[in-house]
Amino acid sequence: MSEIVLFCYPGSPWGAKVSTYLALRGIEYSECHQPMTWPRPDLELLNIRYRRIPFLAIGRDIFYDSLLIFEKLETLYPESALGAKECSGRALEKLMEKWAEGTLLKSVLCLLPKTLPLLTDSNFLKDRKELWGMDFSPEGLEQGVSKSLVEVREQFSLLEDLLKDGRSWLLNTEKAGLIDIHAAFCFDWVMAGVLPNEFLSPDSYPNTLKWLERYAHTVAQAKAKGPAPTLLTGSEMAKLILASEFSESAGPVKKDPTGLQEGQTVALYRIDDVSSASQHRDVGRLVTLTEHEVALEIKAKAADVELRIHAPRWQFALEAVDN
Ligand SMILES: N[C@@H](CCC(=O)N[C@@H](CS)C(=O)NCC(=O)O)C(=O)O
Repeated sequence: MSEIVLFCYPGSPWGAKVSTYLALRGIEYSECHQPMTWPRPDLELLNIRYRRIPFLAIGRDIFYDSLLIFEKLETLYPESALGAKECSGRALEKLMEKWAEGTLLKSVLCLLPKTLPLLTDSNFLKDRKELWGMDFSPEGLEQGVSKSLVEVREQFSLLEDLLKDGRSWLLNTEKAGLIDIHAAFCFDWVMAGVLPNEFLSPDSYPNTLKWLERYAHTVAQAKAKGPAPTLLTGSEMAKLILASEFSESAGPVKKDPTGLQEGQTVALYRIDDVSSASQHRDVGRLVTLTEHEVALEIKAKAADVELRIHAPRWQFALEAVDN
């Protein structure tokens, strides 16, 4: 099995989502910590323009977006996978994943503790304004707090309904499943700074609050029990990845609504922020195109070595580029 390297930084909710999954699975991996803001010089070594965190290398294959990362890890390590076994559970799991990104995360952002030092760091504020078009200063976030609480209350009601029959985990599994990670990670990121709160009280949401406590406890236990990830510097990471094999074969390139063809030079970028379309485009040779995944071959900068970058089709655009 190829080495796994997670690109993340402490404090990233999405990075924590993936490290939580790896800890619950007991999968060994390394971490290469990146600055919280752009530029990220380590990525130059690989010739990667992708702006978001996390992404994961398995050998010379680089997977963008936790959505695809989980799909790959569930397939590569099928024994005691955390994903739902039945179709209806899997569908609910996917809906929960997208609900968390499209709805929950936006609701909880303004609940971040306003005393966090980075919220007064002018470099961070400028960077996030350019990426999201949003004001992350304590005053900017404060304006959204009441709306956030109204929304989180609604979301807690939905979770309370799911948990009302006394189950420990959302799909009534014995252990926390992937769906629990999807639904809990945003709340887990901010709740310590929010609770106790009269609008999110144990009287109104007893099962949801217990479930969140259970989640935090389970994750802390798993992280304490397993080996801590090895921390790699940028040059150690590049040396390791560039000397690895591909972890899977390329292809197929299926007939696709974009009309793109195998071997064509294409640009890949995210469509859910303000600056990726213009500033964070990866350009390479199209080698895989299916309903769920795209992969491009690019050449690393640190050595004459090809890498494959993979992304889900959700929230990413692809377009032909003239050679
Ligand atoms: N859908 C993406 C979302 C990733 C995301 O938005 N991550 C945040 C950090 S937690 C980010 O990249 N922010 C800008 C940055 O760190 O450069 C995933 O699941 O990986």
